[in-house]
Amino acid sequence: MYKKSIQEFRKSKKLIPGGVNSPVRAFKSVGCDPIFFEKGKGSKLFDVDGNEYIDCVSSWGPLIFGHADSDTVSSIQKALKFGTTYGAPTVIETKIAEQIIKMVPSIEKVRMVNSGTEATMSAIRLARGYTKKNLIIKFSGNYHGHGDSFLIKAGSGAITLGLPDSPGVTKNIARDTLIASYNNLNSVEKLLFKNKNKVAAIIIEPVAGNMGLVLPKKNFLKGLKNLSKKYNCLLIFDEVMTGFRVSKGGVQEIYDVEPDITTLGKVIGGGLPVGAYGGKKEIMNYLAPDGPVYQAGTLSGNPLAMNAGITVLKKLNAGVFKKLEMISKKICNGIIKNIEETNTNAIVNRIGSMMTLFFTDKSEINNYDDAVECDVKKYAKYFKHMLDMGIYLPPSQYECCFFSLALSDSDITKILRANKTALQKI
Ligand code: KE4
Repeated sequence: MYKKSIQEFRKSKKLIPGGVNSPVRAFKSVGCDPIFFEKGKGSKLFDVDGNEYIDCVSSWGPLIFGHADSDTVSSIQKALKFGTTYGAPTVIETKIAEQIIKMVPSIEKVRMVNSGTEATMSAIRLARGYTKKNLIIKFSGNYHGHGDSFLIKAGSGAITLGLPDSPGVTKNIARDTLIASYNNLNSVEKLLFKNKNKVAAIIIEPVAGNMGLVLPKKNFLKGLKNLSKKYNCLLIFDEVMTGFRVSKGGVQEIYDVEPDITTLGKVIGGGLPVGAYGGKKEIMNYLAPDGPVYQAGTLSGNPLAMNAGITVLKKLNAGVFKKLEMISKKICNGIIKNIEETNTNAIVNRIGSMMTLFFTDKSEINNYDDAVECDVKKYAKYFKHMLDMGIYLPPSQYECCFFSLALSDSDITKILRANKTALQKI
């Protein structure tokens, strides 16, 4: 069933660290060899052994319209005819900036980069330069990419592999990152009070997706905004995963809380490498070449990714999110019904098309401590059963499903049928 993938993994491990270009792809925490895919179309993925899968990962978020979306592909093909990159300004960069600013009102100016990590790294450098303060507050279980300042109690691949604090991050860097507990405003205020006038910014995943999906409790985000004002530091929303995914305007639109800086990625590249960060003019103007805070990138704003990105963003209308909600709600409700009917100790957290099934005895998962008590071994068994039945899930309990608009009713029926069988088996 997976013969060629196993062979390919043997080869890649000799040439690429861990055989993969991003750790979570190695399937380490689900205890099996990774699948090598060779094509995707719509809601389907096809591996090198010819197996077909219904994709519930969407490349960790970018593919909101599914694989090889015709509009996205043709926009890239058209741009390709004019070359791949110029390393100089192009009109399409202005257009996508305009589009992002229109969709996310808290952003008055935006800088394009090439990954979510670049966006978050640059955002905290800007916050530190603008406020002339050094400390940042992040939350345990939140993942903001692999920038040194963030690999402290980090989520996603770091928590998946049991490496929330990475070697190579110096003590001097680590001491400038303070750790608060998600959904716990007191833990934030204590740090702010103790480090008065030293905190440049609070950075948060306003909906956390890297310890599995964890939602902010009522008034948590508003409370953070108030604390950032009270203690005169910036509030950064890391919407790399949630931006343009949970709604047109992201989490900040749903919860009506305006951050000072927003980081973006994934969906805005339509599957090509793109990140972005933006915010108030007064802050963004601190960036070179006008301001003193330096940040640069050879391929930032490259025309292929910009064309793909703007094509996707322009398609994101109310009808799209209504349809995505219907698809996601149907899957979620079906899974909850199966959990009940199979008497499984599990709960589901969902917002829009982002969802995590947690194997836990708890009735709620609200933070990192709750999440790390989940039964990751049970998740691994569940993952493998679903894979064998042709359903591709995130290979970690600490990640999210990302549903795409390409999922059909028959896909949903297959997902729910496989889910029930897998729950009965584990
Ligand atoms: P990238 O550098 O991987 O493009 O983005 C980093 C990042 C920043 N902020 C948030 C909230 C993120 O979720 C991410 C990356 N997301 C993970 C999936 N949970 C990427 C998957 C991977 O590491 O391969």
